[in-house]
Amino acid sequence: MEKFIISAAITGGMTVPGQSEAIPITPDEIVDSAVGAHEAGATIVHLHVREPETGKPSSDIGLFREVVSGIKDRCDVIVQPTTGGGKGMTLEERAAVLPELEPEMATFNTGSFNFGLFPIAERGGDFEAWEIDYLEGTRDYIFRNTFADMEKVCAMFREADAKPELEAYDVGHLYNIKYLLGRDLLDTPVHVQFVLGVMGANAATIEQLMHMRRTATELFGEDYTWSAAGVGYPAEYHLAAMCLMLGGHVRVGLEDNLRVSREKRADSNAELVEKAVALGEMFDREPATPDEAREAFGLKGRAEVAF
Ligand code: KMH
Ligand code: ZN
Repeated sequence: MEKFIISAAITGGMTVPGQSEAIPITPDEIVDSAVGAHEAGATIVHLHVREPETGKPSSDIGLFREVVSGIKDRCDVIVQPTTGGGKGMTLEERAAVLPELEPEMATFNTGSFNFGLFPIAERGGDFEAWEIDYLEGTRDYIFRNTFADMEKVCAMFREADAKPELEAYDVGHLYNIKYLLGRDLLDTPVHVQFVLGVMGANAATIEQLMHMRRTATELFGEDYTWSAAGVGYPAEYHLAAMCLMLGGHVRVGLEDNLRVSREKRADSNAELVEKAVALGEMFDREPATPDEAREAFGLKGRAEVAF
């Protein structure tokens, strides 16, 4: 069976706790959720952190260190912190995980775009005042990743000997990756994740996934690996099914999607991972182990991280 890598996006940095009881907040909750996701089949856990008291997205490196160390102590899953962070964080605050933790992998955002979550506030819900402000504030928010930003972060990845997971939210971002490759700022083979369904970037449709995949192959040849993250339901699993059919890898998790079916909201990341594993079985694919993914991605290994 051809293996596939499942990445579990544990808590996120743009959603707010009022959206779902299931979103893990404290370091212990995030660690438990990540270990549970791995036990359900996740190869990689993608991590943000939050202020324990309020659940507000945070860039605090002490919280990151507590989370990544807690996970590493309990299992061999690949720990993948974000350099995307959340609204209002500077590039320095976002990218500090690289020099501080020297992870095997981290996310690398390959272009700027509007990141609109304000319709969530408009739809109403049981939100704290800060959560309404945070969501409403995205009406006037640009997720900034300029060429100068990306050049800086490329150097930080090289310095930390970490492999970037290149987050592409729109077709133009693939041309940014091509530019960075041309400047020899990224190592090949690249790993590209098509992140579709964010309001302000490309839509999570099968046609747009196919368009992104075709463009990536045009630009990078066959020498790249890829995955897709569908934001929302059923996008998360429609794209996962496409990845399974086309030989890609899969991302699921509460950062991107809060439903496990039309009728049921997810109780945990593990539940979302279990559905991805079951989907894989229907296409004769089984989850890769962390070490198989380390081999496939050429990662430096757990012993080389700084946590
Ligand atoms: N929040 C996701 C839509 C990152 O953390 O660097 C994109 C993401 C990127 O997870
Ligand atoms: Zn993220």
